Amino acid sequence: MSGKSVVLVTRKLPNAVEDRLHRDYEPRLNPDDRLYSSDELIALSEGADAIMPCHTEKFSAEVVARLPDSIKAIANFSVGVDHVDLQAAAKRGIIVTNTPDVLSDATAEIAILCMLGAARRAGEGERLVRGAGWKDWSPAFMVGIQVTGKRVGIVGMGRVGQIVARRMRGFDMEVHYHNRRRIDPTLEQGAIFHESLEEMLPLCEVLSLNCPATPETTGLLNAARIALLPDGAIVINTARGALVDDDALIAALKSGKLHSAGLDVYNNEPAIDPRYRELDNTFLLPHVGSATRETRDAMGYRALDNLDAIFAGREPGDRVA
Ligand code: 8YV
Repeated sequence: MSGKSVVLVTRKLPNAVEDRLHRDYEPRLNPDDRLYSSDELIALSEGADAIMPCHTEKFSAEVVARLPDSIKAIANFSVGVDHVDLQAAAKRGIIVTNTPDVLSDATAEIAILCMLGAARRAGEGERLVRGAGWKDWSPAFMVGIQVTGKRVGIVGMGRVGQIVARRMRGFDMEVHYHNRRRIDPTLEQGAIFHESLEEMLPLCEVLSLNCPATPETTGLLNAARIALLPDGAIVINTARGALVDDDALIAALKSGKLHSAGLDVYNNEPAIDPRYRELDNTFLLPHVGSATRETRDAMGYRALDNLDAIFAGREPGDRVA
């Protein structure tokens, strides 16, 4: 017994983060980076003081109820916490934290990549060159849409949304946003607030989803709202798949109502709706919003800062339950 708190770490983390875990805690690591089942999660938590999971582990009310009494905290290696039933955790007195701020720049970069990839047909072009299918050039070849100077609507003007707005202004785009409430004008990056999503949608030549997945936002982008977008709009989603009604988005991509979609997140990842793969006008990434060396280290440190506070009897900086 080291006297150190025991932390179950569910996935392989950056070396520097695991080094700090070894220094300050008794970590139970997952060097093979295998996805644990709920039963395994519960069994491996036996005798541990805290869990450091990713969004890949689902803490439903049932799983939270079955966690051993020794678990005091779930310190997520993620900003999104839709994989944790926060009410169930609060009911058991389990503290839950996340990792905001440190992944906003990286995720905004991926939003821009999704926008450009979808607008300029980057996936299609890459497949063509890689598959030795590129045979000719003509003025009509691989023509996409220019985003410079276009109007973009951002749904969710939190940390990521604000950086996306700033980056898009770099493309001379006119930025609009919808949020539960107007944010401080000094943070708006010149974007125009719309209290009503329905009023904003007809303006959005590009629509970027940047809000968390909650019961209120689940299925937010449905057929009725897609119908309000201008014909030939581009949809990008770097937030959560749950925001999208897949049937509606796929129908609009097939019919030509939408020009294209750039997606980094999906319902039921990684077993995504296979119809997305069959469409040429989708630019698809495998949930890599925060996947930079800098950001993944910073996420680990941020989760550890939260654990350090909890075990020192202080309030953690990023408590969400
Ligand atoms: C992370 C994310 O990579 O932090 C989030 O909410 O969606 C991602 O960018 C992932 O969640 C790590 O657990």
